[in-house]
Amino acid sequence: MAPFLKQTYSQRVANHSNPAAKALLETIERKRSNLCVSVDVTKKADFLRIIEIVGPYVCLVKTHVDIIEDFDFSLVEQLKELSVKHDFQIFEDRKFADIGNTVALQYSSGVYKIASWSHITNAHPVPGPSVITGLSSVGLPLGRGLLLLAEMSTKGSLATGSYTEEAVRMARANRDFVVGFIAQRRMDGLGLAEGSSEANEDFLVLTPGVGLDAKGDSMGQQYRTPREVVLESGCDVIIVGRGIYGKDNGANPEAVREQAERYRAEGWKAYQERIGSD
Ligand code: 5BU
Repeated sequence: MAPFLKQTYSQRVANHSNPAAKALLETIERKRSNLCVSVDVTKKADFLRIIEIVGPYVCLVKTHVDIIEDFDFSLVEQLKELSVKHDFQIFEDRKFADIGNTVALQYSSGVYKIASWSHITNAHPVPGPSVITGLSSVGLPLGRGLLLLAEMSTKGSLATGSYTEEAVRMARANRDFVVGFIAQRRMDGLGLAEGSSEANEDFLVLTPGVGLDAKGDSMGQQYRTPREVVLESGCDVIIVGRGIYGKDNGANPEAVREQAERYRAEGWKAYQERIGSD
């Protein structure tokens, strides 16, 4: 087992040089939360209301900014203010997947100017290393971090086997900017010979497909519990969307608060058990 699986989040700060990775680990430790809430709603008011409620319980807020129908740039300003007020990082789940030149433009420009406000973003490895070259030309000077999609939570995902291994190799070759993976388990040492010194590399693993009350949805999503994800699979951050704000876009604030607290507690308990300090 990789030795840092038993390290605390704060001990692991020293394993990273990227400022976004360090900030995320520090936030997790400070707030005793490895919970990321994915706020997938289409109205600004719902988006901000949910974040105001869950803010105290999360290390990270994940966005899909392009699904917000009444988007304008003031939303970004408000999101940034909430991230300072409640002490969380921001992760735009953009899943870039084009040639380097195009992803650099998509990341820096357009309506959303993602690089200007999102501490962390992600990319599909499918174009090869050039997707990292393009994104890092924008993000690295700003101190941003990138996650590669090494695996997905959906039924029938094609990101398996040698594709996943290639994703890890791409990350390994770009450690200044690639801070880890979206995956369902730890990726350390994948594709390396047994006993290789590189096998101790510390990548962050952020994991969607987390739910306590459902096993999936009607569109191929599959859920595992925080315990399965953090303790059994060694992942670092649980990503939860509808498990927290339900089917009604978080209309009941007390229910949203309760669920955020519940997932935070479950994720943290699983981590404490993992490092042996429960
Ligand atoms: P849910 O409501 O907890 O199912 O939302 C999960 C979120 O994580 C949603 O925003 C997805 O786009 C995102 N996600 C995922 O579910 N599975 C994946 O493999 C990846 C992202 Br990558």
